[in-house]
Amino acid sequence: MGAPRWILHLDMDAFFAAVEQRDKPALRGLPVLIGHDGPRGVVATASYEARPYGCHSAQPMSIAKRRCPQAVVLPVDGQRYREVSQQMFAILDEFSPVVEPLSIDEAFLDLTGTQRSLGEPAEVARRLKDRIQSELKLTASIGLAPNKFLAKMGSDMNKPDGLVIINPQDIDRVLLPLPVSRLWGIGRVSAAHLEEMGIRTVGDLRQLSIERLQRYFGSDAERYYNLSRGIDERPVVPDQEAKSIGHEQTFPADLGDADDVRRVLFDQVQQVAYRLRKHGMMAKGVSVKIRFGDFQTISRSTTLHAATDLTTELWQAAREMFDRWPFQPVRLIGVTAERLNTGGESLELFPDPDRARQRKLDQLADHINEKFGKQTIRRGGADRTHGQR
Ligand code: TTP
Ligand code: MG
Repeated sequence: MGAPRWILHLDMDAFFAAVEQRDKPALRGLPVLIGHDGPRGVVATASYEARPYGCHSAQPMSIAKRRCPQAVVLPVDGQRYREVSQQMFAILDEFSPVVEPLSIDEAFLDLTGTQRSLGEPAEVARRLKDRIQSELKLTASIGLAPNKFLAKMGSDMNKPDGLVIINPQDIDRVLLPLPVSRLWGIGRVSAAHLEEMGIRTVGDLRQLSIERLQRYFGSDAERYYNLSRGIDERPVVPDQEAKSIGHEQTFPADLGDADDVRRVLFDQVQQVAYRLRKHGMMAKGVSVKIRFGDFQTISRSTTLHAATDLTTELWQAAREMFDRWPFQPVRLIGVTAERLNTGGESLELFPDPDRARQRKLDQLADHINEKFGKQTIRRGGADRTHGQR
């Protein structure tokens, strides 16, 4: 065992709804539902005022509205939330050199060994909450613990605006009384099975021998053996070391127009390309993931001639893959840059003037976006594909 680690997990509170309430003061204090307000609409999130009525993420909008008829319903403004998310990540980058993004509003930070430069982890966590409050006018919940599993649990324990610190000596007190369903990977079905055998809490689970765990969980036994003891050695993997960088989006209802889907895909390519450039990475592969209606999710990948971080080259690869699918209404689309390296291959012996021009355009866009708020500038390339299929 190495030196004790300090891992921080941060998760914004009612993220989409909080951004709307911040930007539209008339909505503050009111129940707000974010999502498509149609018969097939789904709730992306509910403000904390709407939650006591039983409204929550992933619920059909019709049910949420029945539970809370006075709620204000707003559509998802993805671009706006991504902008705020990028501002949030820019703050996080100042608080640790090792930041692992998990979703639009959530990240792990490794604070191990940053005491000398940044201060005590508990103090850093408080400062981080203050910064998010003063700079973004939003609240975040934080868990601070010796590992990822406990940190993530902590951030969820006192939402909204929570700060839960789990010291090594507190682990058993916090962990043992929790229902087994709180362990990552144990769903409702497994929890019901375990309950039939009298195993309700993490404490009950800890009593089981590794042999019995193997009978219940097969190859996952060791993970549960460890989790029930508060052990989780997974490292925080910063963006720079990510094997891939991707964006995906599920629509509340199928998107029936190929050009609309292409525009979303292009938007995602721009984000991915921006992140590649920010981290000095080049991608040798691109994959596109798609779900048509309720069918299974499928993906296609391609290998590029040369590793790239150019928006236009990534877009060309993604668009070609997308256009090879006979179009049907789309429920989910996503793009991932894969097989990343740190750009050694980018040294071009015979610089291509068109590539050089594209690189200048990308640099200009990144510069402007960074100076005036990320994604101020978007390129109009997606529209050029109109009618090309
Ligand atoms: P979450 O962090 O899961 O939820 P939240 O931030 O709204 O609320 P909490 O305070 O409990 O953290 O998700 C972040 C955002 O992602 C959320 O605001 C909306 C979006 N989202 C969806 O679009 N669909 C979903 O099913 C979920 C869970 C989230
Ligand atoms: Mg959240």
